[in-house]
Formats: sequence, C-alpha cells, structure tokens
Amino acid sequence: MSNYFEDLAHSVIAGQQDRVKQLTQQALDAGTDPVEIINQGLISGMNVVGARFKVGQMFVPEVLMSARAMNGGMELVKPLLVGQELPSAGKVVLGTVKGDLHDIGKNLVGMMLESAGFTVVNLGVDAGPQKFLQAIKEHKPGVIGMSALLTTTMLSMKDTIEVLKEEGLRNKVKVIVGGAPISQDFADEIGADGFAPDAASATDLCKKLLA
Ligand code: B1M
Repeated sequence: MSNYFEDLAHSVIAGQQDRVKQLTQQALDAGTDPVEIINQGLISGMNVVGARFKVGQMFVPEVLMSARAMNGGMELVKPLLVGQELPSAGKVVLGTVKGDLHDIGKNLVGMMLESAGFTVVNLGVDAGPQKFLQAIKEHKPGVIGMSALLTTTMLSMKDTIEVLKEEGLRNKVKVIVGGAPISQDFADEIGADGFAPDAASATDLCKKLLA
C-alpha cells in the first residue's frame, strides 16, 4: 500500500487531477481507510508542493494545479467521512483587511493551510476589525491571519490587534500577518505573533504557533 500512497502523492505534486481521482477511487474500492488516503496520499503530496513552492522550485500556477488535483481526491473521500471526525491541525480565521480587495495570495494561504489539515474560516476581502472580532467569538480559532497587498490598508492590521486588546481577546488567539508590503519588522511593530512571506511559510508558522 505504501507504493500506492507514493503514487497518489506524486500525482498530486504533478497536478494530475484525473490520475488522483482514479487512484483515490481504487483505494476506496480496496477498502482503504479514507483518513489514511488523505494523510498519507493527498496531504503528503501537498506538503511536498508547499516545500517546493517555498524554495522557488514550484510556482503559483503549479501550486493551483496541485491543489485542484488534491481537491479532486478529497471530493471522493469526504462523503465517506460522515460521522468520522477528520483530524484537524487547528482552526484559522483568514481574511484580507479592510479596504483591500486582493485575495489571490490570501486564498493560496487558505488552500495550503487546508491541505495541511487546518480548518479554515475564510472571511473574504475587506474584512475590518469588527469582522475579525465577530469571527473569533463565533469560531474560536487558534490563529487569525490577515493579508494586505496595499500600503494604504496594512495599518488595518494594527487596528484589528488594538480591538482584540480592548476586548480582552488578544491573549486568546495568535495573530499572523502577510502580503507583499508586509515585513517581519512591521509585524513586530504592530505586535503580531508572526509574519510569513509566502503561503507555505504561513502553514509552517501556524503549525509552530499551535504546537
Ligand atoms: Co492591485 N495592486 N490594485 N489589483 N495588484 C498591486 C498589489 C500593486 C503592487 C500593483 C502595482 O502598482 N505595481 C499595487 C499596490 C501598490 C502599493 O500599495 N504599494 C496595486 C494597486 C495600487 C491596486 C489598486 C489601488 C489599483 C487602482 O484601482 N488604482 C486597486 C486596489 C483595489 C483594492 O484592493 N481596494 C487594485 C486592484 C487590483 C485588482 C482587483 C485588479 C487585482 C486583484 C484581484 C484579486 O486579488 N482578486 C489586482 C492585482 C491582481 C494586483 C497584482 C498585479 C497581483 C497581486 C497578486 O495576486 N499576486 C499586484 C502587483 C504584483 O504583485 N505584481 C497588485 C500573486 C499572489 C500569489 O501574491 O498576494 O503577494 P501575494 O501573496 C503571496 C504572499 O504575499 C503571501 O503568500 C502569497 C503566496 O505565496 N501572503 C501571505 C499573502 N497574504 C498572506 C497572508 C499571510 C501570510 C502570507 O498570513 C495571514
């Protein structure tokens, strides 16, 4: 079976959605545990994609192909998980900050997190402090992740952190930030718990913060 999982992981890395679906179906027909298919085949492949993306060996279009391939397999497996709790690495509330409509990078972060087994609550774009606050109260995440692509909107991250402090929630949730104009210095300055320069690093950071 380990060769089969390797084959599945390689097909995810290669972005071959049809092959991933075929292999997933074969494994299900053979009675393989759906959780094993996810962890040892699908997620294991996406972990390699994340690592390669981080060091510039894979690029955004290839990552999107791999994610699409992985989702093809997930669609077959998920209905069989009803009643079974899919192990979650933790919950992350993710959004692009107030006034900012850029969501390609943020969605890539969301996909990578989901691929690594996190539960992601995606607030979409133009998410102000109150929206993050409500989502924290409702979903009780371990981490909130804010994305900004404009120098004019990045200060909204600071506003959100201030609101969390006012509400007494700052110590209950880790805050990570990212996006093209964001740096580690800026993250330190506004009192975030971490900064990630890319989607794969964001996943590593969440794992570290929730360990
Ligand atoms: Co806009 N735009 N845009 N734009 N746009 C930029 C960002 C800009 C740099 C272009 C430029 O002038 N060279 C510039 C910003 C300048 C600045 O502030 N310094 C700019 C501008 C000015 C604008 C408008 C103001 C233009 C106008 O209307 N006059 C306007 C603003 C609208 C608004 O938001 N209110 C605008 C609009 C748009 C579109 C709607 C047309 C479109 C967005 C479509 C969409 O997202 N659905 C758009 C696009 C596509 C871009 C560029 C071309 C590409 C951005 C992108 O998707 N990159 C961009 C120029 C560029 O970057 N070359 C530009 C690919 C993506 C994968 O990368 O988002 O950086 P990125 O995400 C990375 C990392 O940053 C990181 O991981 C991702 C993957 O590795 N990351 C995180 C991101 N979020 C993270 C969160 C994390 C951790 C890591 O933790 C939570």
